[in-house]
Amino acid sequence: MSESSQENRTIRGAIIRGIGSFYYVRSADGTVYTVRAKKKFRHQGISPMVGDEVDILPGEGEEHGWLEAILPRTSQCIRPPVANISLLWIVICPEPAPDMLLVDRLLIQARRQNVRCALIVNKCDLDPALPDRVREEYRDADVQVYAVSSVTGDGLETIRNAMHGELSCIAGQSGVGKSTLLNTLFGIGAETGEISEKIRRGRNTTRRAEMFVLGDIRVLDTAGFSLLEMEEVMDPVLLKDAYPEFAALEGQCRFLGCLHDQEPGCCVTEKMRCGEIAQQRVLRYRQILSDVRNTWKTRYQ
Ligand SMILES: Nc1nc2c(ncn2[C@@H]2O[C@H](COP(=O)(O)OP(=O)(O)OP(=O)(O)O)[C@@H](O)[C@H]2O)c(=O)[nH]1
Ligand SMILES: [Mg+2]
Ligand SMILES: [Zn+2]
Repeated sequence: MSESSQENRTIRGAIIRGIGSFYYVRSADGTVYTVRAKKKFRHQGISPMVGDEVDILPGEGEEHGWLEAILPRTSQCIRPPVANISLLWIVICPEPAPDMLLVDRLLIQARRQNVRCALIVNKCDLDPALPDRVREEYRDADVQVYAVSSVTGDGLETIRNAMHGELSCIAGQSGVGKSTLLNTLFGIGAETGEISEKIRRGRNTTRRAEMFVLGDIRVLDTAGFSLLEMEEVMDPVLLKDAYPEFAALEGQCRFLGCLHDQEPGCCVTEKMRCGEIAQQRVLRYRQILSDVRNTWKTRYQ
């Protein structure tokens, strides 16, 4: 077949799921095609991601087709590995206990990709006080906190409304109720799992990212995870830019270029001491700063 007749047969779509070397691509009319990625992507060091806009050449009959091209990405996350999302929903809940370091690392990643974020405090039926504690901690962090319960249905409508026109991604620890939330919202039948009684954690029921399309709502359910450190290799001086809390204080520290760590005369330290900015956010920032510094130092090794 000549190049030009091949081009005529290509179809544009989005990767909704990937399994091994196979990808499922949904075209605008809702048809789902199974394709494999050509070797050229591997040679170029590009790995197709769920959320990618792609051109494919469909297979004949039962045969799989081929992934021909990946369009430029508007955003690209490492964890969860998704492309082109416009809105990241970070889910926490009372049980399993929230890992706020994970939340902050996800916020940093999203902000560096210009992806908007929101926090969902799920399972509010178990602890109605948690949302306010979280709101207090994030009051100057420029992130909306939504309180919901998939059991009582509280707060779900607001979230659905905010999803219109977006490619959303639902992320967070295993067992916080990401898939349950999507099932309750859209009745899509995503697999869900019990929390282990013994380890009080989720069991990684969702194994890989999957996109669901419901009219103008596109949403990605993703596998739960934890993060031991920031995965992105970044210059430590850029980290503070991901903290809206610090923006208003910029230029008020004794030293130009203060990273608000242990420097004398740091106004972040001062504001934190008198309770004007949330202490926990600053302490976690310093912990993240320390691991960002370590990976930056060893980046060429
Ligand atoms: N009490 C209560 N339990 C909930 C709520 N939402 C989900 N659960 C329970 O939490 C458990 C885990 O839910 P999943 O939806 O599988 O969690 P997940 O975040 O998708 O987990 P992974 O796929 O492993 O990342 C299930 O037993 C749900 O029934 C809620 O609002 N309240
Ligand atoms: Mg799940
Ligand atoms: Zn400072």
